[in-house]
Amino acid sequence: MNWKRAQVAVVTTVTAIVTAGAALLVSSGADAHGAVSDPATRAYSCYLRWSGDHTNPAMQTQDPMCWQAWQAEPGAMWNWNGLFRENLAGNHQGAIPDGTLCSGGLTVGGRYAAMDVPGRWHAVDKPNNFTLKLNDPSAHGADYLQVYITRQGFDPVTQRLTWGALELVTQTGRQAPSNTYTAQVNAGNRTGRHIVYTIWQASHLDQSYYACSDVIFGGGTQPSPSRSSSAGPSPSNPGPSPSNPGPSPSNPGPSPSNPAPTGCTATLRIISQWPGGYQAEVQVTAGTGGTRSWSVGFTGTLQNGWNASFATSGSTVTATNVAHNGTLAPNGSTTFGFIGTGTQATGFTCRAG
Ligand SMILES: [Cu+2]
Repeated sequence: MNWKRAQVAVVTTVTAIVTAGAALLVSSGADAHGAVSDPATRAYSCYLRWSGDHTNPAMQTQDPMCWQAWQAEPGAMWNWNGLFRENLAGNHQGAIPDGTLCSGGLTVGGRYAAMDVPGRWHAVDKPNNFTLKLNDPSAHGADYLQVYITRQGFDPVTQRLTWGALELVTQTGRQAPSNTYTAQVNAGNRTGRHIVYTIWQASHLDQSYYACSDVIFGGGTQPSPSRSSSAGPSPSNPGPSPSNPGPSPSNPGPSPSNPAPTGCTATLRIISQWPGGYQAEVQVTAGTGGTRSWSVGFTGTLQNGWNASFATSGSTVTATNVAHNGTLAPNGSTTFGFIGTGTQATGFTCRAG
């Protein structure tokens, strides 16, 4: 009787310690900072699908990339929202070496190094137009979200991610402190497996978060059933939207039968600067005639840009509208952006069509 009671007491104590330990680990990963939740980052995806069962050897065959990640450093999963750097002043590309993009340049002493390993990471099906979501339980705010996607032809199964493998597809404006931020992403004609690379520049400090999310484009418009965070279509994630329809017959550009509208103006704004480079936004504002298309000429050196298509000839750059932002109402405006190197771009002229 005494022995049995003692045994029960011991078992209870062990259970209490294990429970307290698990609660401590979970809370350290759940209430500070944030991460891209849809499509889930590699660490968050492995956390969601295996944190309750992370020593299960079945993971080796069912989900080998999560297995190697859990073997390398379980702390990466428990702290799925802690993948950030500080005080980079917007110079993400200068601070994060090629091959280490998914670990934020081996931040936190390399805690997330396993995220850089190429392989068949669990990937979610996404339509080519989708809403990316970021979870921020601490409500830090967002100066911007930059969303890159790998170029068609890059193979995430065999290649480590580099800046050259990525194309910047969108950048959001500032978003007020909240628990969720979003970005509308248009992946163009991409098909197959890709990495979506998101930079979240938080607003409370110079704190920048990096996220590798694995997706498959062109596999249909419905997210596949899986144990991931992808909840399927919902009112807040409607997929393709009428506000970003891509090329359409209703935006044919200039035609000889329509009179030319009366001009446009282009205004430069510097978003951030660092030694040797800067990030800029250009506002294009239509005149009283509106526009069916526009192009902005200037002098400068570009590293990359978004929301316009760019042609360069020597130091002369011509930025032309993309399908969804060529048409502007009278006095209406839109913006495009770019990363510039060297001295600040000058001589902005706008032509409306
Ligand atoms: Cu934080």
